[in-house]
Amino acid sequence: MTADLFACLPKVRASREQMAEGAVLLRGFIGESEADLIATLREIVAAAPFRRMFTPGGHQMSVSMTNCGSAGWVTDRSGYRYDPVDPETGKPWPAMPPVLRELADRAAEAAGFSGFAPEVCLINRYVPGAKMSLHQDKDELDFGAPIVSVSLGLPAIFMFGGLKRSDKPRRFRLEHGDVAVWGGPSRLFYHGVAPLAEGDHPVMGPQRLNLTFRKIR
Ligand code: MD3
Ligand code: FE
Repeated sequence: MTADLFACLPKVRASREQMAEGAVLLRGFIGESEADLIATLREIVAAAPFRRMFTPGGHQMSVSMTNCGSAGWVTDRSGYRYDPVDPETGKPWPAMPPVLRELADRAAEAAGFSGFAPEVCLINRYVPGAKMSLHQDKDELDFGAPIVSVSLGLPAIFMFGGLKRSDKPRRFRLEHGDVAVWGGPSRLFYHGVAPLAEGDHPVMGPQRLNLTFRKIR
């Protein structure tokens, strides 16, 4: 038995930053759920592998995606939609595990949104060079509910604009363990991710995962 000389210090560094009205960045919020979270993601990806989808315009995305929950976000030549079935496997998406659901609920609560009940967790995988162009998330029916995002692995430069595409984006560095909540007026703000820089993360390797929890109905 080893005495914990640092028992009086918090195990994980966490902090809060207001990015805009309704948008809160909770740095280090994954805390001690890290190992459970990563093991659970492995199981999801084994059942519903990452794939690079096509936009309606016929371009293949640089980001690979999968989902868990009662529906998943998909895009193909026919458009964007939330689909209860994974078109690659023909089966329902893996259910949303409690460790994911509870993390999202705690983050929403901490940002002042009570009763968040996300049906969908979209999982994005970035390798160096992968990016996400400036866009709005508006395929959901209820813009009163926030979106909660969890970043794992390599750091990314997140670009956060405004309600108009032409609003100049501010840049935020999202790191392993950071959780952000986007609600209220910021829910429909344009946003994107700059091309991922090369790197090798000690826990996640040469990649970044981003989870977004969404209430879609
Ligand atoms: C701000 N994902 O999946 S997460 C997306 O890092 C997406 O993979 C990015 O944009 C990523 O749609 C950014 C942060 C995020 C997600 C949704 C938002 C920020 C948001 C919705 C409204 C405003
Ligand atoms: Fe988005």
